Formats: sequence, structure tokens, C-alpha cells
Amino acid sequence: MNKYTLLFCLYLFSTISAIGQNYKNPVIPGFYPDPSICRVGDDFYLVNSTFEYFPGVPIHHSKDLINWQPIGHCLTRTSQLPLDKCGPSGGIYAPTLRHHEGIFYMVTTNVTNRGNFIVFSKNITGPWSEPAWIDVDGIDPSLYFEDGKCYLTVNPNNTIYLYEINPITGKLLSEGKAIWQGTGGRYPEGPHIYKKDDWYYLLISEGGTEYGHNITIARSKHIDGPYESNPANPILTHVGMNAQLNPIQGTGHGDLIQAPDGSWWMVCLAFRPQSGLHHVLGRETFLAPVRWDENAWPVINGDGTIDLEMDAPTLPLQPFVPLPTMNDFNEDTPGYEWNYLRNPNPEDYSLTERPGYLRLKGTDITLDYIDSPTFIARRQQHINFAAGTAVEMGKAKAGDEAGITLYMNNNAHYDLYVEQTRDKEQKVVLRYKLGKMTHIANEITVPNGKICLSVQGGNNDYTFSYSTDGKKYITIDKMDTKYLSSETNGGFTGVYIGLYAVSPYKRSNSYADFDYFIYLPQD
Ligand code: 6LW
Repeated sequence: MNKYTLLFCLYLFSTISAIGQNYKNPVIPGFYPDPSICRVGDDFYLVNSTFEYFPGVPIHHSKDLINWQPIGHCLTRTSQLPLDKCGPSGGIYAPTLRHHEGIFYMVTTNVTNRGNFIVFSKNITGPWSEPAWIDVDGIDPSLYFEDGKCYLTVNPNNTIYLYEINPITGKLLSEGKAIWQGTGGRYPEGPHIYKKDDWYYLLISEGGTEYGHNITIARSKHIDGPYESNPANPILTHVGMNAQLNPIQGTGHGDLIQAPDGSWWMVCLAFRPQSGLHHVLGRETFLAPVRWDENAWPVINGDGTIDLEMDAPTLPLQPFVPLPTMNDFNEDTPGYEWNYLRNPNPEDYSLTERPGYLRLKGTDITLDYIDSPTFIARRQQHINFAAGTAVEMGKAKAGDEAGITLYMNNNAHYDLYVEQTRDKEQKVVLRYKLGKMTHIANEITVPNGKICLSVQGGNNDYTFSYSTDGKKYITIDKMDTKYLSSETNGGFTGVYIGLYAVSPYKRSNSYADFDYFIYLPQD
């Protein structure tokens, strides 16, 4: 056998062995809720909601529905994503992504500012257009294209309405028609229309995005109804006895997709409770196989539940190179995993002023404000993880602080930081902010210079440590994960691990230099 035959055989073997493998859920872990998916040829693209974070609506790419790689965001400019004073879990709600005749469309709602809008782009990585605002109430807009027409579904007044729309201008071209209210569950939302064979299918979510969440479906021979409910509804839910011990809960908000091989799949959101019934990672993106039964209704993974370990044949797997665990800050711009709070002031961040360092310039906007503190963060994507950084204060004045934060929202965050003291010394401080309470767990005077800060995440606790030499770490305290959970704080987001800087002075020339950032998944 010559070299090429051998390589070909190896390739064939790897492809064949890849088909039929099981896969793990969630397929996109961490705060990636409200997934919407579309396919162009062999390429799948998926978007999620982002609320008060910037840039908005991350885009992932996949060849196999299981391995996903971040490739950008739809909303990268303040003009597309005004988030001024947007409260926690305001801003961008569920998006829908569709591709039609060479153009990608993303439709979503900025619940804090002007409501529903569409952006479009010829390329999935943008640049995406300015918003075309839609004069309609409700959330979770979706688009469906057919015969040169485009239809909008959206849910004002707890009812799914259908409109004809111009997807470029956002102008409504017809009166709205109420087409379904679901099966009686609260918050009928997340509607999507699909056509398969002779039927229009209307997929929605009901029950709210907590433990009662579920997915139902109706169908009609005509796009504007009447829609008949599937007698087997809900088609996906974890409220039943068959999922009472399932580590995945709150399954809902799905979108269907057909793969090039003809197989059908659903992406949906769900969460993973930890430390009792608390979830801190936010709502994540899951994948389920779909089959159509003899009466032409979709069946999700057999019994309408999903698992962490999925027992299902997959498309040929095409993994991507994972993100490195260590970020040396050697790039000139932050990677797609980094987010800001609301609309950031670009002058407060630099990766070029000191090559190999992330420089943050603190302002008097603290993490407690509904505003844009100097804060750049990535999602906590794993229940068990280790994260760390090393921070050096520059030209610091008394009261300047910089460090690492576990941030759920302005009312719930744990901060491990270096603070400049009045007498030109510094201290390491661990502070908990929970509602109206701010508690300093400990403060330790340390020598001037670079300080390493680390956080270890686990099921019940976060453990906070520091080091003055990068070798010997001293644990300061442990704090419960559950107080940062969605159950404790409400809202739709998950915990971020942030690097931040604050100064008591509105504008000073002080700064903090972060040497590296490590995020090590340990699930
Ligand atoms: C979203 C709605 C929902 O718009 O929660 O879980 C809302 N589903 O469909 C916020 O994500």
C-alpha cells in the first residue's frame, strides 16, 4: 500500500468511525440561550441572545451540529445595539437567523430600546446592516420566506401573530393575523414557521423559561391557519417524571433544521442546576435528533427529553481547534469570547499600549452600576473550572482597584482585586456584593508589584486565592455558587468571569495591566 492509499484509508476510517458516534450536550455550554439555526450547503450557523452584553448576538459555525466555533457577532456597533442604561436582562432577547437568496437575516428585539428589528448581510461574518425597525409589539420575531414573500411571526398579547413583511425595510405589508395561542401554557413565545411536505408547521415555546418550559407544535395546510395542535404536545419538556432526575432542566425555545443527509435536528435551550436547584451558567444550547412519525409530527429524541450523553447517530464529526486555555494578550483585538457591559468606551481598553498586556483604565463607574464599567469578560462555561490572571497597577492612586470578578449582574458579583492603599501600598481584597449587602470577606496587605489572582469553580463553591510570586497560592475564602444563580437573582443571563478596573476618580491617568488570563475547563 503506498502512502496515499494509506492516508486515504485512514481518512475513510476516521469518517466512517465518526458517523454513528454519540455526542455530549450542551453543544454550546455556558450562557448561550435562545438558539436559532440556519444552514447554507454544508455549513450550519447559530445565533443566541445577549441582553445587556456587547457585542450582541454571537454567531457560531459548525459542520456537524456538535462542534461549534465562534465566528463573530451580528451587532457590533452602538448604532445597531444601543444599550445605554439597559437593566440586567434587558436589551437583546431571542434572535432568529435565516438565509434566503444569498442574504442572511437576523431578526430580534431590543426590549430596552425601540423593540423589534432586522439586520442583514451577504456574509455571515458581516458587516451587518443598520437595524430596520419593525413597528410591531411582542418578542421573539421570526422570518419565513416563500414564493417571493417574507412572513414575520411574533407574539404580542400572548398570541402568535403572522404578518407579511419587507425584510429589508422592516415595513409590515399586511395586517397581523392571530394564528395560535399554544396549548394554554404561559408565555407562548419563540415561534418559527417551517414547511415540510404539504404542511406549514408552527413551533413555539410555552411555560416560561424556567422549570415549566416546553416546546409545542401545530400545523396547517395554509400559512395563515387554521393551525391544529399536535395531539402529542408538548414535544419536548423536562417537567415530567421521565426527566425528574435529569441534570438538564428548563428545556424549551427550539429551532428545527434539516442536515444535508436528510436528517432533522432541533437546537434548544436548557439549563443545568447545581448546588440544589440553582443554575449559574445561564441557559445553554443543546441539540436533539428529530424524527417524523407516521402522522407527520416531529418526535424529539424518542420521548421528548434530552440527555447530557446523547445516544444518537451523528453527522460526520468535524471538530475545530479549541480556544487555548491561556490568553497571553498578544493579539491587538480581543477574541470573540470577550464581551463588555452595555456600550463600552473603547478608550478604557488597550491591547497595544503595552504589548502582551491587557491595559484597563478604571473610571468611577463601579460594577454595581447599571452602566458601562471598565469590564471585559468571558462566560463561565463549565461548572468546574479554574481561572486566573496577574495584575499590576500603574500610576495608581489611593482607592484604585483592579482584578477579577464573577459577575451575574450589578447586584450579584464576587470580586477578587488589588487595591491601592493611601500609603502607596496595595492590598488584595475579596468582596461579595449581594443585593443591598456588600461584604469584604478579607483584605491582605501585599508588596507592590504583580499579583496573581485565581478562582476555582465547583458545584457548590467558588474558591478564591492569590499569589505574590505566581507559585505559592494562598486561599482566601470560599463562597456559595448559588447566590449568583438565576434562581436567586432572576433574569436570563449567566455568570461571566470578568477582568475589571475601577477608580474613585472620574478620569485619572492610572491603569491596570493584566499579563494573562487563564480559563481551564475541568468538567
Ligand atoms: C426569550 C424568550 C425566552 O425572548 O426567554 O426562553 C426570553 N425563552 O423566548 C429571553 O431569553
